[in-house]
Amino acid sequence: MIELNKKEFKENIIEYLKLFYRKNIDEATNQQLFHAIAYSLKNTIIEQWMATHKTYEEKDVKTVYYLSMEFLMGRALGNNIINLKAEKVVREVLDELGIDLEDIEEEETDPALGNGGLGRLAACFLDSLSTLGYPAYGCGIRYKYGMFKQKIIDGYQVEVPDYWLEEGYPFEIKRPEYAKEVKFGGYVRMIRDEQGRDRFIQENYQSVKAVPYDIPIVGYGNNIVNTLRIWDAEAINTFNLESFDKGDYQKAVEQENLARIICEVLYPNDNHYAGKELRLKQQYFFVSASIQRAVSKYMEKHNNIKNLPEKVCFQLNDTHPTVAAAELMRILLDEYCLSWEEAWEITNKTCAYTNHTIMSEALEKWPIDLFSRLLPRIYQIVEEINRRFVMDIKKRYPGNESKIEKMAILYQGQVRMANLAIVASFSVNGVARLHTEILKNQELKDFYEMYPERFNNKTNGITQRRFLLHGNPLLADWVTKKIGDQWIVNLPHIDKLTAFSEDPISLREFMDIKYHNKKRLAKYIKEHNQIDIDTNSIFDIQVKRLHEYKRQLLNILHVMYLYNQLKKNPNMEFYPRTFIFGAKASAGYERAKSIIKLINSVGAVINEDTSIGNKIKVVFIENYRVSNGELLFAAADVSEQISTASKEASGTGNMKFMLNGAITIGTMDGANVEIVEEVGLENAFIFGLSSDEVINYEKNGGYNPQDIYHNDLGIKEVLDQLINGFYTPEKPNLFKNIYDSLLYSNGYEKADPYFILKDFRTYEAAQKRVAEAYLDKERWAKSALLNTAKCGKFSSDRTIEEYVQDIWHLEKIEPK
Ligand code: GL4
Repeated sequence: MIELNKKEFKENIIEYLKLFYRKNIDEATNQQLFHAIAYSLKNTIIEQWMATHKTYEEKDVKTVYYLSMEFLMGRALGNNIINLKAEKVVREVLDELGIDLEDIEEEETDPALGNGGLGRLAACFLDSLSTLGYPAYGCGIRYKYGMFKQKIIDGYQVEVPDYWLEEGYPFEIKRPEYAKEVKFGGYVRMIRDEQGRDRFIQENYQSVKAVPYDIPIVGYGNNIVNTLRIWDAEAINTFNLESFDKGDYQKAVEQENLARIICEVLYPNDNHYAGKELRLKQQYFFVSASIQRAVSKYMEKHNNIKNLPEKVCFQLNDTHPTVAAAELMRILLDEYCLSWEEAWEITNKTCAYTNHTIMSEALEKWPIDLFSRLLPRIYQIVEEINRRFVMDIKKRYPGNESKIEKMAILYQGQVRMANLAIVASFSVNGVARLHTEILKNQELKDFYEMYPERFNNKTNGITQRRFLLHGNPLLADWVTKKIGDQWIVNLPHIDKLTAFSEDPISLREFMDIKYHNKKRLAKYIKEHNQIDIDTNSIFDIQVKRLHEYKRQLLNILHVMYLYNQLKKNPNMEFYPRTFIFGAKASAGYERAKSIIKLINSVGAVINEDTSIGNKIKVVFIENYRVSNGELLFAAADVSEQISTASKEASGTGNMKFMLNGAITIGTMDGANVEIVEEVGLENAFIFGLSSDEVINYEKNGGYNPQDIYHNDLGIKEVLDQLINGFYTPEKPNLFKNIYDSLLYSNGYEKADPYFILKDFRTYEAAQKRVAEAYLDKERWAKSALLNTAKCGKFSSDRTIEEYVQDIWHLEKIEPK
């Protein structure tokens, strides 16, 4: 075990402060201290990192490359301290130096190289891979600007660039020795080589130099450190002077520009694809570099490329990195001169695809003209994959044109990336049981029929190291005191807490901790929102990306409804409730932005209305992200997971809340189904249409929300407040777009496409049950505790073990 040495750690902090900033401890700013501490910690990490890679080489291990456009890592310092099991030493040293660790952690900007669940899942997976001792690389992009910072100004979202690298990122290491050239555009020329073989050469292309930066992923207490490798682009000019035509000034400038823009910014869309050319460039850029490097690394140790699948697996995180399959084919065909059949077999044994959404607007489809212009050789290969696949379809379903229509990769001028991903992969998985069933029986039915053996489920999970051990230290300590610390690496152990679910003292302790966490959040809200909230009220929290299918609108409409009730009847039985929201809307998603404004407008009115005796407060947390997320999960009583059934592939926020003892109010969607299965229906508040019902309505042209509007006065009153200026007298029309979307269809959408009015009354009834249940303090405490206790299944450690067993087949490296 390579451990953090207390004496060295302390000396290094002092040393680095001098070296970097010419400062003594008492002169340094917290930001400077953060860097000095992070670098000092990195000393130990580096030792473990080098030792890990030495072991991997000696054992000639198989490695998974998790290819992902997004890694939503969150802050590293606190997590690294925890995973190094160095908290005690670090705290002792910082105490001696008069430094507060929490203050220092606050200095780190979250690396937010992801949008939401999909990117955060990738980060949880890396944590689990290291902790379980599996050889892995995360491969992604070193965006200069990650997810934008959200400011709320006058109730509106304003996006501010997130220049996360401004102060430098202490944990990364640039690895110029592994740079790769990535080529775009030009044309393909066929030549006959000396052996008489046809070769395909890309000419007159533009290229960039992909330069990797490595970030260590520290396993929990096991000496294993894997790597997140994110690629940056540099201009090629000085890279390959030999092949560079110095006379071509125009091209040189263009290449420079390409290098400058390619990694500039993360597209801020979640569950939505914008179809921008630059996005395709980003995809090919990081995929090509990652695959080229993986193949070179393999060939450094092995002499037969044909055995690549024995040592390498590429996991495609959604369709975003799907060009990987064609890029691997290119390398095998053009650089290793394999036959098509040989290359295809290798590719098909090496690539595996995860589907993360059935939202149709998220399906990536590239216009063929764009795709073939940007990636001419890759396009040729995709054409040939498609030609052969269509032949297979015809053989299997003679004369059935509709199969080709649905399954072909190239169709009506577009490259359909999901189809390519499925055809090229040996494994296709969904991310929760219900989601996988929908894929098999609806969305990807034809593919399932053709390749049933490829389809499998991997229900998502989260890392308990970040979301309990780091995020909720009070509860983490309490759990350890009760049942020992096994849960940290083996979450199912947490089920042992069940034994305390009838013990009044334990229940009181559990709720005391919740109370402390609520106070911690209340303090944050006071500081950031200048709102006083009642720490005895029910903390009802919905934090996630803003999307219509997630139905933040249902939540806020219900708040408006409650407020109307209270106004009419101020003495009604009403337990105080604090409704907390946090959500970023994609910059171009107007309706989502209107919903944010609505939440804030409703809050502004209700929070100021003393006539309701502070019984309802509405809080919008600005700039929801991983770091403040940790505070929110720990403090929640109620977890809002209210997506339209069938739309949320899994959800992972639901698991983070559950782990921290919040009770779910939710639909039978995504992983909620499995959460309820674990914790029991009596320990959740379930409502709404089932996914079958939703899918049925959709097949039959939707439903008529007008009936509900005209027959339900409570709902009508709320909807009318969207257009009568009740919340925004100065702009009565502000929410007309929302009102219209609920009641009228337009050219693109049905009326109320997410069934908000349809589910309103069952949601309202479920919320009533929440309010009633909270009155029975002991019963509530028991339910909350059981949520924590029954969370064992939802560790990303379990998910990763399943990927390893069924898909990756990696060897576990035992700690030294
Ligand atoms: C998502 C799903 O929307 C979400 O339900 C799921 O938990 C997550 C990880 O599998 O992937 N798909 C996309 S796109 N963004 C997501 O967050």
